[in-house]
Amino acid sequence: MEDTMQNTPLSNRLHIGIFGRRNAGKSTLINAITGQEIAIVSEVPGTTTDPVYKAMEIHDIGPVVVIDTGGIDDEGTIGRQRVEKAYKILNKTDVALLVVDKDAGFTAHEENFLKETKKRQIPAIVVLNKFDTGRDIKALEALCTEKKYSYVKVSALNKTGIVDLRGKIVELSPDDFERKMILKDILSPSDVVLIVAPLDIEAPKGRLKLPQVQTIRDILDSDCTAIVLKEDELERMLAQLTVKPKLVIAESQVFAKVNAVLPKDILLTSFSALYARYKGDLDALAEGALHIASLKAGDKVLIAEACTHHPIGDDIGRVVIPNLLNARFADTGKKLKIDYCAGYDFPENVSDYKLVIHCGGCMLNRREMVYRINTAKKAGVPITNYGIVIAYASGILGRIIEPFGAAVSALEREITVQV
Ligand SMILES: Nc1nc2c(ncn2[C@@H]2O[C@H](COP(=O)(O)OP(=O)(O)OP(=O)(O)O)[C@@H](O)[C@H]2O)c(=O)[nH]1
Ligand code: SF4
Ligand SMILES: [Mg+2]
Repeated sequence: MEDTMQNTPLSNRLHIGIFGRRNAGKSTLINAITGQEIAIVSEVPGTTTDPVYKAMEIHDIGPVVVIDTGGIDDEGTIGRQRVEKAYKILNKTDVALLVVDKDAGFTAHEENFLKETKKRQIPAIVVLNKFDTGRDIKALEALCTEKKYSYVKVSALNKTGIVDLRGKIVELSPDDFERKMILKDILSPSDVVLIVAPLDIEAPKGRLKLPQVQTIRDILDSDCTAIVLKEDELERMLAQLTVKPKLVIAESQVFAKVNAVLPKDILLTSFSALYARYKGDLDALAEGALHIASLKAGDKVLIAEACTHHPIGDDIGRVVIPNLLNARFADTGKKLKIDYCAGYDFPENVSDYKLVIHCGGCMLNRREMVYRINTAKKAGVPITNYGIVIAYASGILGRIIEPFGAAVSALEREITVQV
């Protein structure tokens, strides 16, 4: 259990968000749920400013991350920013806890919050807190019953009602909160999968990337064999193997090389395609790439990266993709207008853009990635991801999505652009 607690990436944990007005007892509740002094508690309203995360195990669910947030009723310029920050946490929340100080009751803040969770189909539990003070809460209970809100009565201070709350979380947590497999569904026992992992400047020091590690685990879980090799070893390995590999998975920077040496009858895909499926919607992201062909100079494109790292070398988001997109207008001297967003700052409105290009999203949980895809879909803006754009530009989008039988119509419309 210790091992799971430390090693399950945040992105694969059920995200439990704790929300509510200032002083409702949110921080006291995260401390009661986790059994640790994670967050600062005080009678001063507005004590929690930035979200606080704590990874833990919940029996019957497994690895979760509990997130304490600032008050949803904060005021003033900074206060409103904190409210926004708290609401942003909803983008990745699988189960929402709305803490209500039973003596302060329900206000428009609670009503609005529950409307929002309903709209986003996020299961919400109303936590009627400060139950120890003994005052009557019949009216509040009647309200919850009438409005069909799921609720529990707790005293975060005395840690009573926490077992009931955990039970409710187990009951309401979606069974499929994470897609359980990366590629298990397309493998049969004893299949051999080759992973081409270049050790270039972008490779993390002394370890493999998270998608590579998770994919290897999925291959082993499928009773298959994973062979990890660098791109220069691929031809030699193919010649040596006495069985035909079921699949070759390549990082996008070596697509051209791998595509050139890999016989056409061996399936090829990429981590970008695997993760588009695992975290989001492969059909939508593959289709999104086809819109590159209709971009015009001056069009606005949003490049969204989930991590805030310093760009290194020919950074894929800052250099490789912009160059690739602008190459089409090179002779006119004109360019696309490219905006960037990083971390959790994905805009709520993307309707100004002609295309959104997202990173692989390996550090995001599935709910957040799906939320971002849906934000683009609702605005009628196509969305794709880095690796899929590179596959498209290299003329192999069709090949990398073929293993999943995805987007056949998209395949037919595929047009190769000049890199
Ligand atoms: N009596 C009683 N007091 C509580 C309970 N839960 C929290 N409190 C008190 O309520 C006050 C606010 O608690 P916090 O946990 O800091 O509240 P919060 O919602 O995190 O507040 P902000 O971070 O300011 O948004 C503190 O004085 C707590 O001791 C409870 O169950 N019973
Ligand atoms: S979440 Fe995005 S930016 Fe972060 S490591 Fe994964 S692909 Fe890169
Ligand atoms: Mg707090």
